[in-house]
Amino acid sequence: MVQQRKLLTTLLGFGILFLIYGVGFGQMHSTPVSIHMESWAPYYRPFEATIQSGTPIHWNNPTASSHTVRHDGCDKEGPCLFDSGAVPPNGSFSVPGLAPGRYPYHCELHPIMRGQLVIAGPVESKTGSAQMLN
Ligand SMILES: [Cu+2]
Repeated sequence: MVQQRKLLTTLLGFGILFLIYGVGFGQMHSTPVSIHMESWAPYYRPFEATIQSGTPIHWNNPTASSHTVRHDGCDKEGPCLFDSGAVPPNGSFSVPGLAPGRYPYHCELHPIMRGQLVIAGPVESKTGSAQMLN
């Protein structure tokens, strides 16, 4: 009985830790972020990635087809901030970091493939000075 309660308390503890860190890290990344290309919806996973300003972003292509990562600005009035060209199967493409803002992008070869980067500004502490992230 005491052991069962101990186990339950431990599981509950891990659950709370998961909620705090799992949800927190899921929404905001400060270490390099990987986005996976897929042959099915949502095609770019995560479809919408929220990333800290200045964080490098990598796209991996584990599919059997070539894909591109092209900022929508390249096809509209611009600016064109990134355009991978064809990324072959098992290839990858990286962007060193972007200023805060929203960056919708797509695959030039398969217009159905669409993704979006949401770049957040630097994290401010309560005293107003910049906070170190890793
Ligand atoms: Cu594609």
